[in-house]
Amino acid sequence: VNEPIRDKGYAGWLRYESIEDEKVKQIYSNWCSMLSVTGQSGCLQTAKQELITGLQAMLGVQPSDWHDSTSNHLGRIVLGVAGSSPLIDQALAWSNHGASDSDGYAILSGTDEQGRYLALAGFTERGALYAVFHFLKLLQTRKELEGLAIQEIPRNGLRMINQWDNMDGSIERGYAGKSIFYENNRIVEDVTRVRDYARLLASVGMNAISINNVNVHQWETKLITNQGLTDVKRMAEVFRGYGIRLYLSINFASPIEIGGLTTADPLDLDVAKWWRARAEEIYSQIPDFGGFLVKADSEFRPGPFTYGRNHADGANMLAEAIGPYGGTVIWRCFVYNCLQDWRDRSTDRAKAAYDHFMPLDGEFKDNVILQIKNGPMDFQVREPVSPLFGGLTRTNQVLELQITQEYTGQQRHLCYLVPQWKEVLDYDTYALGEGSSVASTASGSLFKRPLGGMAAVSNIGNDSNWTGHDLAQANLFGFGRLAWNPSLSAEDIAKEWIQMTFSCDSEVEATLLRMLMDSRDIYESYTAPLGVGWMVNPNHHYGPNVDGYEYAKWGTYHFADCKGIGVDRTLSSGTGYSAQYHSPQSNVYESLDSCPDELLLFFHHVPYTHRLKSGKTVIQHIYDAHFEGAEQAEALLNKWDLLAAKIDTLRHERVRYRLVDQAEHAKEWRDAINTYFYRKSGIKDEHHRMIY
Ligand code: GCV
Repeated sequence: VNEPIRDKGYAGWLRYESIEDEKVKQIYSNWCSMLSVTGQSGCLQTAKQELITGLQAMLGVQPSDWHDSTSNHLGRIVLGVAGSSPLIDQALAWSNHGASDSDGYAILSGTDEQGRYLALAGFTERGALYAVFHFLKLLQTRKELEGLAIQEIPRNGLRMINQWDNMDGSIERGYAGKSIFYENNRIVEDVTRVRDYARLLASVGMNAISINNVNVHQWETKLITNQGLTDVKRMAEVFRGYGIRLYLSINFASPIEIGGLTTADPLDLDVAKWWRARAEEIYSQIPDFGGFLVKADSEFRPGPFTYGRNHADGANMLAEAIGPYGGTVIWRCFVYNCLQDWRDRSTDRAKAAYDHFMPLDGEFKDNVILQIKNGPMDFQVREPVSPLFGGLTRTNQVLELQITQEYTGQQRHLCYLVPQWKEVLDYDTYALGEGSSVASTASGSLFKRPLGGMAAVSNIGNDSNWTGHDLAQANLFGFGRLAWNPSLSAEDIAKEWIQMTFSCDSEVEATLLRMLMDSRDIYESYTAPLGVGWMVNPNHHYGPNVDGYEYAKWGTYHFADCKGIGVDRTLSSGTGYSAQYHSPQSNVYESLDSCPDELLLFFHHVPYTHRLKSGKTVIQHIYDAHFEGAEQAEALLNKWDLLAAKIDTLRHERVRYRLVDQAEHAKEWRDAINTYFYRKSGIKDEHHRMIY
């Protein structure tokens, strides 16, 4: 039972290692001798507890209670929400525009007539909790406490985690053990692990979670029954303590499956009434319930299409049921024909989401959010950005990312995903001219939408270090940081994470930073040349299989033959997908001359001898990338080995084991892909390396 606690990976980035340097410890202790907290309820108590835990662990002392009469010259921390004390209000005085209804906070330090003070001030209790976590981070990363004037407002209202956990304890696309939420078709009794997870999430500013898989099966459908809700309520309480609202994925056919009705038609009055009654019951048990996450008419899940209705009909009916209680419907746009005939070259899966949802722009209620995957296909290591961003202008939207590494090495390969997410967030949609980034459409700021944000599929399970690969924790951390502030750089996020999770040692930081920052390019180079994607084994999606999906029904093809490779998605001669973007992006992709190399095969079918902007031919690029990628994978292991003396044995060996595995597996990728294309093209490697 105590095993996870002995594992340094269990604490994640909240390790709060005791500060060894006595001088530093003394300086920090001088600021933190006393504590004053005004207010008792909810997150504020959590904030106080977290603060005491963190200080005790790092400084070895607990602050004593401070009262007005306490003698001065001792540093005091004042923790509270707007209106609770003059010092707190002074800390929050910088903002006068709407920050009071956000989760923002401030940290202010200085000296007044009563001595040194450190104000940890939230506009809300949740904000106060974030201020505490931020403050503890300052200590973890050895920052100066004198003259602090930190002001933070989250850029995204919704900062959400999606669990793909099933009640039998399995996790769809989970690579780190079993579910921490469910066992034997029940919600777990012991919530310790769930609470520790909530801490990790709150520490990076996340404020929402859906706790069951979007593919809602038989048992999970019953979570919204009266009986199911008694258990869900316990989960909601755990998350509430950390300022996180709980959502459920629902089955659109629930009225039939658990309601005794004969239809789930969203325009049927009895169906709407049934959902209203469910909503009433849910909110009577969980007054701050977040709402429903819905995967409908997608990959065999039921939805409004069965009744000849559209997605707005479905989403709006649910939105009416939970709207009166402040609930939100998050409706996924991952809708496409998964029974495609591979012989049919006119249907293009990449076009599907846009084709389904653009005609409905403006028809969704204000408490509906469309959740859009970053790319038009499905979380490949390289895809263009979904054209729904910048396309939809009158609809709330949320950007969906995948932290769990389904197509990016399944937490056996190292792949720090933050650089990929940054590319997506920074991408210019040109919806309102230059400067219309995805970050601004998703947050709602570009089109002044009432709701918006970011959501991501979690990568955790009950492994003692949460994520299997210890370095995959950086992706969970990084998602939270980016959801709070998409302008942060991938490097800065990585540095913070390394210092908090491993150490402030400069060699550890420099080496690990390079490993993380290079890892996505390395993974891409030996698995998915030039934006082609999908060359994986079907179903489990691990390991190379160039033709694994080539003659399948899923709409994911590369069309390689003896002359060339790639999917023609141009308007002039292909599927016309490129026209779903605003100009100039549509023109950039349409033309072979301007299409970026890394997306070439996503947009064009070209001969193997086509010359890239890099000067290489496509075939030579494929060979080079795979040879070099496999070498670089091996180099990751060598770099990690240099840190052996500076990282605890358990974590070092656990990562090492995975890096060995990755280096071997990268060779398999290299050889499978190079051989395939050598046999198809008959063109030799210019450098005469071994191709089988
Ligand atoms: C939850 C991909 C995955 C599925 C996943 C689906 C989705 O197809 O392979 O496991 O289902 O995406 O996002 O709904």
